Amino acid sequence: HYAFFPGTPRWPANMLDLTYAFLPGNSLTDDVKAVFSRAFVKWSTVIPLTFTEIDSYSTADIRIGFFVGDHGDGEPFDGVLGTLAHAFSPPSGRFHLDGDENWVISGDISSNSGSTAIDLESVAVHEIGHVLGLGHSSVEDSIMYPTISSGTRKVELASDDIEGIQILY
Ligand code: TQI
Ligand code: ZN
Ligand code: ZN
Repeated sequence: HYAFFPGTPRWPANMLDLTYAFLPGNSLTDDVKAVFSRAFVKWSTVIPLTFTEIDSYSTADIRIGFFVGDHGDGEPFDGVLGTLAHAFSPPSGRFHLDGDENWVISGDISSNSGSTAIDLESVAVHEIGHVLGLGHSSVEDSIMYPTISSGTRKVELASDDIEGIQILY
């Protein structure tokens, strides 16, 4: 079953139109940005929140960046595999991904991506769940289940994810 963070933090009801921005200097391709856009849409179709990309990283509600190793928030990344990404509970909006991962954005990860390949969209949908206030679920099919096998892709919300997020919003 779905879970929330202690104290059930969520974005306040007067802040349901959220903005997001990418760390300047990551210079992400349009393909990569499109993966995040698709991941946000999965959630915005089931709750009354909207997600709009803006250029200003400093003022965005949700700040997305790729970092390697120790990046100053007390939760260093660890090279290939191990920790893939982390996000903080509302209303932090911090959403960090491990730049050392072998991120795959093709949408066809199962064919021949290699044993360390991680599907970016799968991780993005999971981390956005954390950004919105969901903890981990015990339901294996859910997006918020705490493990994923490398070389697999899981991007569709399960009914458990939808029930949980609709309680929050
Ligand atoms: N990163 C963990 C995660 O996001 C960070 C974490 C550990 C965490 N314990 C937590 C976050 C408790 C909130 C609450 O889950 S991770 C997956 C999955 C990770 C794991 O790198 O291990 C995904 C990131 F579910 F696939 F295993 C994204 Cl999708
Ligand atoms: Zn971080
Ligand atoms: Zn998680």
